[in-house]
Amino acid sequence: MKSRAAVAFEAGKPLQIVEIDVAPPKAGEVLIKIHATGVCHTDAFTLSGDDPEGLFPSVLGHEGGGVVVEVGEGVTSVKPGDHVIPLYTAECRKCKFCLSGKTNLCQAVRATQGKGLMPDGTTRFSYNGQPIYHYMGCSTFSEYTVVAEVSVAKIDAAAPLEKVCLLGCGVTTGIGATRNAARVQAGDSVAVFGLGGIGLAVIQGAKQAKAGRIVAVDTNPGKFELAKSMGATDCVNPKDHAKPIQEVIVDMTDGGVDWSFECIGNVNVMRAALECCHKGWGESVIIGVAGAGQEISTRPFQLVTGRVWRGTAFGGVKGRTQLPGMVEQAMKGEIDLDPFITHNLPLESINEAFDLMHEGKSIRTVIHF
Ligand code: NAD
Ligand code: DAO
Ligand code: ZN
Repeated sequence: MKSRAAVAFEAGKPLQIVEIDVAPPKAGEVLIKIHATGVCHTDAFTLSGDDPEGLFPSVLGHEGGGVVVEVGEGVTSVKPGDHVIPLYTAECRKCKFCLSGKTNLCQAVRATQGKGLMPDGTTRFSYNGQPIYHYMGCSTFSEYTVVAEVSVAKIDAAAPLEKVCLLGCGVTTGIGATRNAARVQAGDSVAVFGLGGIGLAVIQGAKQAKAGRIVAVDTNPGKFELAKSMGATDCVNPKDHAKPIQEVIVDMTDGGVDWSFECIGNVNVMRAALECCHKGWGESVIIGVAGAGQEISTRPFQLVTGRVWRGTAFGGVKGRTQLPGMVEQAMKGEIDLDPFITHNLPLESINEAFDLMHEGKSIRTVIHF
């Protein structure tokens, strides 16, 4: 079938809106009509050419919501008409990782997903007869997309897809990080570095956990008002201080925070986030994705003296099992998606969404098909 799509033909170039061909779902696959998708920093990272796994031409996008149109042979967990969120972190419930109970990093489709292909090693997308790669197992910047059954979370059909699409990445990642990677408890102190969609979701998760102090850090003071309205108790711009930001936070919080979260992808900030943690127990969670080949460093004594460094993908959330519950929480108002949606645009204007992100003017732009 034909599908309107925003195609990344080349690194560093704007997406092009074209009509691509989408082949029917094969065994174990699902064809989805995407109704809305968010645009995440990770899409911009891949489009920039800095992503070592980035492939071109491809259909980017991984924060979508849609409706199942057709299922391939053997698919049992969803049927046409079901409302779904595609998952960049699959959940097969059979692999060593899924069965471990220790991680959400299912490996069932990992190898082919990283190569921009479906599990059988081929692509369902083409343009003028030329193959186009998939992206993160989702490719939500297309009106129609094909994903593996293990990469589909079935959600309540009453949920507004143009809002709950944000649970496909940013909001789930941030809130999940506070619940799964960290276990923020009432009264805990938290520092959040980077106040984009991920950092603000961490703030929302920390507030839900009744954290005492939530220190929000960004070099763009334009982000502070929203951060405060979402629960930040203090906002700090590193540019306003002569001292390293970790020292500023240690001084502000009687020796450091219980938990910190790096939501930028900057290896220097990752170090600051670790070093602003309290001696003896403070833990720092890396969420941001750094550029290819970059490395983190600190003095090992930081760890010897009790600080812990960890990281998380998709907030540690198991998509098929846990995402439907988070959608229910959003429907009950326990997760508030509205503050994240700063802009709404049609597919044809998707490049504006990237501009707004780069200019620091948006948190999430939702693209409507
Ligand atoms: P974003 O670009 O919207 O937000 C980043 C924020 O960091 C901006 O407000 C920016 O002003 C701020 N910033 C930049 N440099 C800074 C510095 N030196 N000090 C303080 N603040 C600084 O991005 P986003 O969509 O919120 O994504 C954040 C990061 O999380 C990205 O690296 C993205 O790839 C990553 N990510 C990770 C996962 C995961 O599962 N681990 C999921 C989604 C996104
Ligand atoms: O190797 O098993 C694996 C999974 C690797 C991908 C995990 C995603 C990491 C975060 C990327 C940003 C998400 C938008
Ligand atoms: Zn698995």
